[in-house]
Amino acid sequence: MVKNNVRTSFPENFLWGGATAASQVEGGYDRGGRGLSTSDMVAYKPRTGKNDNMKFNVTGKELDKYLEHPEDYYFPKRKGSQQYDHLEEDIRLLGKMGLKVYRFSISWTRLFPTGEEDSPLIEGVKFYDKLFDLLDKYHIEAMVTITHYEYPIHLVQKINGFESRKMIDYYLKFAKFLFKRWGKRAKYWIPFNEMNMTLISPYTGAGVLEDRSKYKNPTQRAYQASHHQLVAAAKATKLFREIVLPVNPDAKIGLMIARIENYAGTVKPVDQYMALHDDEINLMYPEVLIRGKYPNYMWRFFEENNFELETEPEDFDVLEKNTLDFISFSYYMTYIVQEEKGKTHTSGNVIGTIMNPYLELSEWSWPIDPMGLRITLNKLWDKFQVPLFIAENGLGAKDEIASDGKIHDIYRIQYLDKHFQAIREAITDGVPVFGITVWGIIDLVSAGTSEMSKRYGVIYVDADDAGNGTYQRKTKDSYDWYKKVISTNGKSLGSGAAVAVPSVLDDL
Ligand code: BGP
Repeated sequence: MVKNNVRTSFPENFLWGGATAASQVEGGYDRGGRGLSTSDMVAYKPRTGKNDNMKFNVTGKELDKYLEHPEDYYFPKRKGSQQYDHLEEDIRLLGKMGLKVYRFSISWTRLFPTGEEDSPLIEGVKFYDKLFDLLDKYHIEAMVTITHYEYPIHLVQKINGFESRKMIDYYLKFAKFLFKRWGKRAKYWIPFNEMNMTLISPYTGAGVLEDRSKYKNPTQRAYQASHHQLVAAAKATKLFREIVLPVNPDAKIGLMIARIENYAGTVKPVDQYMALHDDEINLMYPEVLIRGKYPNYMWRFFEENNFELETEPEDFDVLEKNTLDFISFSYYMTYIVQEEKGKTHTSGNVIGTIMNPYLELSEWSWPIDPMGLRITLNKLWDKFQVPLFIAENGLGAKDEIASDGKIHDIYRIQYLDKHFQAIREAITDGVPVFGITVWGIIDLVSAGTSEMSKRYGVIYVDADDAGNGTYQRKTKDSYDWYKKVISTNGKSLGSGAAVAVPSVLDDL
C-alpha cells in the first residue's frame, strides 16, 4: 500500500536471518589442532537465582586454576551444540526454512591456535570452506562476525589481550586472512561482536584479565582496551576495502554493539540527564566508527575519570578515514536509569536494570519491550543516518518436548512476532533497516550463564546443562512460523501468530 509515499511493509530484499557464534555453537574445541580461547575457559557455575545471569568473567587467578586442573570443571562452550559435527544438517535446516542470511563467527584459534602463526590450520580452513559451500548451496547470504567473545588464550597470557596495542596487529593478521580467503563469499562483515561488552567484562569483550592489568583504574583499563579495538576495527575496514571490495564490490562492513536503550525512571531532570549520558556512552562506538572521531563528551568523561587515553598520532587519522558502512546491534530489552537507588531490580542482557512495572519479564527476568525496538531504531537512524541491521534479537526460554513429541514454543513465536511488527513500524517511520538475524537460531550455550537450557532456537538441540544428550536436531513450532514469515515477507505477522503449526521436519 502506498499512501503519502509511506512504506508500510518490509522491502523486497529484507534479510530474514539467524545468528550464532562459534564459541557457543561449534564445539570441537580440540579438533584439528585448534587452540584454546577465552570462551573455552569459562567454567559452568549453576545460577543462584533468576537475576544471576553474569557468569562470563574470568580472572587471571581462575584461569591458572582452570589450565592446571581442567578435569575439575565443566566448560560448556568447549562442547557448544556440536555444530562441528552437524554442520550439513544445520545449514540444510536453515536453508529449508528459507533463511536469507546466516550470521556466524569464525573461531580465531581454529585457524590460528595461538594467534601468532603465519599460516592457518588446514582443517580449520576446510571447515569454514565447507560452511561457505553449504550456504551457497542453500542460497543463504553470509554475515561474518570476525570475532565473537573469543580470543586466543596464548595472547591473553602473553600480552593481556586488547589491553596491549600489540593485539591490533594479531587481530589484523587474522582478519586479513579471512578477507583474502572468504572476502568474495560473504557480503556482510562485522569486526567485533558487541563492542561495548569490553566496558562490562573486559575478559569477555577484549581478552583482558583484570587482575593482571597494568592499569589500576578499572575505567581506564576498559576504555584503553576499547580504544585498541576501535583502531583495530578501523584498520580492518581499510583492509576490507583494499582486499574485499575489488572482488566483491557490494560487500559491506558494519560495527556491532549491545544496544542499551535507556528510559529515565522519572521526569526529574537529573534522571533525564542520566539516561542521556548512558546513551552517549553506548553510542560512543558508532560516534567513533561512523562519524570518525571521539565526541567531546568522551574527552570530558576521561578527564573526570582521572586518566588520559593512550593514543598514537596515527589513530585519529585512521579513525577518520576508515568509517564503517552500517550499524548493527543486539536488542533484547530496555533499561531504566535514575538517581534514586533501592528499587527492585531485574536481570538483563549484559547488565541488569531497575524493574519497569509496565513490562513483562522473560524466564530469565529480562524485560520484554517490542516498542523499545522501534524507539531504538528511530533514534539510531535520526542520529547516524546510515543503514541499520538487527544482529540479535530473541527469547531465551526453557522448552519442553510435549507428549506429541513436538516443541510448542508459542512464547517464542509471540515474542518474535511482536518484535518483527515493531521493526515494520520503524520501517514505516522511514528507518532503513535491512534485516534481522534472530539470535541463537539453533539452540546453543548461553553466553551469560553457559546454560544449554536457556534456549533461543527455532531448532532444538538435544543436550542439557551438563552436556548430556544426543545433540540431535529437531524443529520447533517457531521454525514453521518463521518459515511462513519469510515466505510471505512478513505479511503473516500479527495474524494467527499464536496458533501452533505442524512441524515440517518430516517433509525435509
Ligand atoms: C548477546 C551476545 C550473544 C548471546 C546473547 C544472549 O549479548 O552477543 O553471544 O548469547 O547476548 O545472551 P545469553 O546467552 O546470556 O542469554
